Amino acid sequence: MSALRVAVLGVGVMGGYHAEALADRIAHARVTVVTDADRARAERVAKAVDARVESDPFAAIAADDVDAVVIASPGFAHEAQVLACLDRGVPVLCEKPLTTDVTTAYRVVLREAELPAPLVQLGFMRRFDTEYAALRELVASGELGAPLLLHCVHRNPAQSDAFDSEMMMRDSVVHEADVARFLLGEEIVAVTVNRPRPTREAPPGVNDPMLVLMETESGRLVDVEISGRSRVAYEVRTELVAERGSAMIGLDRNMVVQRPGGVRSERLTTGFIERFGAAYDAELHRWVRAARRGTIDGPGTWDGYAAVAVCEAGVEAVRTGERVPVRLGARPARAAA
Ligand code: ISE
Repeated sequence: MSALRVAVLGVGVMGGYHAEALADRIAHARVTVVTDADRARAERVAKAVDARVESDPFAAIAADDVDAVVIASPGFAHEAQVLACLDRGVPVLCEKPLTTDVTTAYRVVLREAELPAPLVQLGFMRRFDTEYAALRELVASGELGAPLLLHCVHRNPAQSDAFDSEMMMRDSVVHEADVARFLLGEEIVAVTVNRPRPTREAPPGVNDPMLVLMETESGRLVDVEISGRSRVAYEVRTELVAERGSAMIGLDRNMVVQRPGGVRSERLTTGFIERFGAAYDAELHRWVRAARRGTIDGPGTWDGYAAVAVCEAGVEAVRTGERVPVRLGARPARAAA
């Protein structure tokens, strides 16, 4: 079978990284079309990956030389672009969020459920990280007994001033919501947010850091320390506490160097591309393989919808200081596959 011809919609940090991976590292795929609101950026990436530029993303989705689509455009554009891909019946890898609110996200779930096979994979790359996958296997093996708690640390070193409390929830905590669902295998039913004294690094009115508490269906607790401006490094650690043991991932030691004077040093990763680069590539590899068969191999629209619902509750919890329930619509039969 010939290579999967991919359109990449939006070639900022994420889309640019995916385009380069598809062109250079992922077998059986090539980028044929790129789009971006910034024409010069689109031209630059297109040249690097030997693709053409299309100014209208919907023309790219409909193009004859496109078999599948990576959506890495801004979140507000996702709903219409995903629906256009579903109408045409082409497989999609959609960066989070699936859409920007629960109503539209659920609409996408229902629309996709009408199709014979799932077509939309969500870009929750951590599921493809070897450490998260190993932790999930450990949970599934039952060796540690039933999971009780999940402690998550998610620190960004230096987000911009635009990264306010709502963005911290929708852009960063969203990954912890997905990881919790992935590791524990159940839905999150409520979110509470504690807002400690903010760092002076944060703009006025931004709650940075925050402690987010999620409750699951069976009564497990997931706590998340989220920071946008730790000024240190990109740190993502997860510790699962179970009945007969605990397990931690994300120690991120890299090389440990000993120097004269008795100084030992380690270098932490500085950003999410460095930390999760291999996971992004594994995700793309699996998606390409599945897309060539007309389907997906990873988190789908239901996972995208559940994550949007948790984040929406989280945003309300930050605003009100209250415990906010997460209410999901019924899971359609096909989406339950
Ligand atoms: C960013 O958008 C991501 O998706 C990263 O994975 C996350 O760690 C970071 O906090 C977000 O800003």
